[in-house]
Amino acid sequence: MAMHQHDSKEFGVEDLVLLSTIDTPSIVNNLQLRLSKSRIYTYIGEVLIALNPYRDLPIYEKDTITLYRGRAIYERPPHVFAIADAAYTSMQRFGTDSCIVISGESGAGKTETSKIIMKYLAAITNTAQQREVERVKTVLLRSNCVLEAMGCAKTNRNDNSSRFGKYMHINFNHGGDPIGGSINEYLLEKSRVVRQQAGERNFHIFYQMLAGLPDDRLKELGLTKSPAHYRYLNQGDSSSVPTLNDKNLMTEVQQALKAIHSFNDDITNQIWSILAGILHLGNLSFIDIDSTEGGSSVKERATLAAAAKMLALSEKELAEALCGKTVAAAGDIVSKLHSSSEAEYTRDAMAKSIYERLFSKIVALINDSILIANGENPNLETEQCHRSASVIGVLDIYGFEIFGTNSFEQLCINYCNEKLQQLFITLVLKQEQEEYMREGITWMHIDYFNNQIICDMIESPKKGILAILDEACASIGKVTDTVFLKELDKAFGGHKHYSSRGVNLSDKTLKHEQFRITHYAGDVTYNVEGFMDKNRDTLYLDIKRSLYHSKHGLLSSLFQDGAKSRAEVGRRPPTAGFLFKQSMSALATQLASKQPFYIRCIKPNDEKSARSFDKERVDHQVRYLGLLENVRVRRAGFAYRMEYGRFLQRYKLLCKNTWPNPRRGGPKENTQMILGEMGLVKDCEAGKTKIFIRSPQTVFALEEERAKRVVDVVVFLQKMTRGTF
Ligand code: AOV
Ligand code: MG
Repeated sequence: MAMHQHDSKEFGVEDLVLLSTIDTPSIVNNLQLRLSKSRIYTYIGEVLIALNPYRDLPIYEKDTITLYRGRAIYERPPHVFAIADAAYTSMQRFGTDSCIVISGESGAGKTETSKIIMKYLAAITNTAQQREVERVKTVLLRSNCVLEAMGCAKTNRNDNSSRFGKYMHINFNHGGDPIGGSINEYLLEKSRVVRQQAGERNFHIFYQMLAGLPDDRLKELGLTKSPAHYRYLNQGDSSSVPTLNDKNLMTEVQQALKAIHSFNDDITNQIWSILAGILHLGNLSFIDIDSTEGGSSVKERATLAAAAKMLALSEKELAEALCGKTVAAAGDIVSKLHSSSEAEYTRDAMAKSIYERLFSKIVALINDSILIANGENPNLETEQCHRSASVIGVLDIYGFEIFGTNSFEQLCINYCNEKLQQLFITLVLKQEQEEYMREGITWMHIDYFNNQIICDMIESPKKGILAILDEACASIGKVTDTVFLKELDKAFGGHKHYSSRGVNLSDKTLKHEQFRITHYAGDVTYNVEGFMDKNRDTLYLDIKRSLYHSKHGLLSSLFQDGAKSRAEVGRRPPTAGFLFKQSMSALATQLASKQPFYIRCIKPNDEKSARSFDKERVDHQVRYLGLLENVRVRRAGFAYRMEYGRFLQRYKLLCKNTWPNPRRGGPKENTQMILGEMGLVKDCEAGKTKIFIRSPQTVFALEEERAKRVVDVVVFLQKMTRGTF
C-alpha cells in the first residue's frame, strides 16, 4: 500500500491488494500495464513480484540505491532494493536473521535478482571502508562469476541457466557490516558434462576457456579453439550464444580468481588442466577386443596421451582404469574387463565425477576465504567488528523446468521447487490464517491449493518416489528402470498427481517408459531410463584410486576416498536422491528459522523478448504461484501485529494516561487506549495476545508521532537538567 501511489490508470496499482476487482485476469492485466511502462516490480504486501524485462533498465544505479536506503517498503515504489533494505534493516534493528527466498520458473530472473540484492547490500555497507570488510565484500561479489561459469549453462529455457542450487549466507557484525559468509551448493546437474540436448551447451567455463585462454596456453593444454572439436561440447550444436561473450567472461573469471585469496596462479592453472583433461577424455572411444576374454582398448592413442598428461597419470594407468575394474568376489580380488560400451560408461562417469568434485572444491575454496570460524573471523582487526551478530540468507535455486526429455535431474529440480512453494504456503498462507484463528480474530478462511500432497509423493520416507527408487537400487538381482516404474505404478495408481501407461493404458500421450507428475506448476513427463543409474551414482573404486594416485595435486585431493583399499570399502554409499532429499529438508529448516522475504519472479514470454507479454503464460504463473490467494489473505488480513506488551513499551509516550507509566489496566487495555487517543482504532483489531493492524500507514503514523514526541522528551529532559524550567 504505497503512500506515493501515482496514477494507477496510467501505471497500474503498485500493490495488488489495491485492485478494485480481485481476480486473476485483473492481476495479469495490471502486471502487463506495469511492464509496458517499465514498472517491473509490484507488491502484494511485502511479497515482491518481479517481471523479467529482458533488457537492461536504468533502475539499479547509485541514485536509486540512495532513494531506498533506510526507507520502509511502502514509502517508495516497489523495488527489489526495498526488499533487500527491509531484510537488512530488520536484521540491524532487531537482530533477527532474515532470508530472501527467490522463486520462479527457469529464466524468470532469480539469479539476476540475487545479484541485484548482493549489489545493494554491498553498496550500503562498510561506509567506514574497513579493509577486511571490503575484502569480504569483494569475495562475495566477485565469486559469483566463477560460480556461474562453472555452474550455469545455456538451456532451451535460459541462456544462463543455473544448474545448481545456491544458498548464500552473509554474516554481519553489530555495526551492520558483512564480515563473512558461506555458500551452500545443491546438487549440480553433472550429467551435462557428458551430454547435452539439442540447442543446449555444456557448462559455460569450457567455452570460456577455449575462447579466452591465449593460444600458447591452449597449446600447452593440448586444446584447439573450436568447441566443435570436442564431443562433450558439440552435441547440442549450439556452441556460441549471442547473449554471451565467452572471451570477455573468461577475463572476468580470471580476474575474480585473482581477487579471491584462496586461489593462486598454481591452483588456477591446475583447474584449467583438469578441465582440459575432461575435454580430452570425452574424445576417447573404445574398440572391443576380439578374444575369448573380451575387453576393449582405447582407439585414439594421441588423445589418450593428452588426457593422461592433463590428469597427470600414465597412459597405461588411465587406459586400465577406463577399460577394466577389479571386483571382490568371495573374498578374492579379480579383474574384470569392460566391453567398449562399459568403457564408454566408465569414461563418462569419470568425467562427471571429476567435474562435480572440482565444482564443490571451488565452492569450498571460496568459502575458505570468507569463512567465519566459530562465529569469528581471525582476519578481522578490531574486537567490536568480528562477532557475527546476525545473518541474511539469499536463496537462488534452479527454477521449475520442463524439457523435451525430463530425467532424474529434473525430478530433483522440480521437487526442490515444490519444497519452496510449500514453504511459501506454510509461512504466508497457512500460518497467517492459523494465527488469526488462534488470536480469535474474525476471519473468513481463504482456500488455496496445498502442494504438500506432491511433496509427500516424492519424499515420503517409505512410500515416496525417492524411497521406492532407493529400494529398487538396493535390491540384488535384475531390477531395471522398467521394474522401478512398475513399482511406482503400484504405489501411485489412482493418485491424483500421478499417471503412466501402467495405470492408464489409454493415455496415448505417454510412452511406456514414462510417468507423469502433475506438479504445482504444471505437468512434467519423466523418462525412467537412467533413473536408477543416476540415483546409485556409483563410481568404480578403480577410478577413484587411480585419480587419487595422480601426480596432479588438486585432482588427487578431490579423490581422497580413493586412498582406501578394496577391502576397506564397506557399506553402500547413500544414493543421490537420498542426499538431495536430506539437503532439501535441511534447507527448509534453515529458511523456516529466519524471517522470510519473498520475491516471486515471473517470465513474461518464452522468447526472451523485451517486447512480448504472453498473457497465457503469465496467467499460468500467477495461478500456480498462488498470487490470487496471497492477495486475498493479505487484503482480509493485517500487515502488522505486535504483542501488547511490546506495543505499549514502544508507544506509551503517545498518550498521557500511559506515560511515563500506565495508570491502570493491563497491556491490552492500554494499547487500546493509545490507539483510541490517536484515532486509529478503526484500522486495528484486538487479538488475545496481540494487536493486529491492517495498513502500514497506521504504523507509519504511530512511528512518526513517536519520533516527534521523542524529540519533545529529549528537549524536556535537557531543559530539566539545565535547570531552565
Ligand atoms: P533464472 O535464474 O530465474 O533461471 P536468470 O536470472 O538467469 O533466470 O534470468 C534470465 C535472463 O533474463 C538473464 O540472463 C537476463 O538476460 C534476463 N533478466 C532477468 N532479470 C533481469 C533484470 N532485472 N533486468 C534485466 N534483465 C533481466 V534458471 O537459473 O534457468 O531457473 O535454472
Ligand atoms: Mg538462475
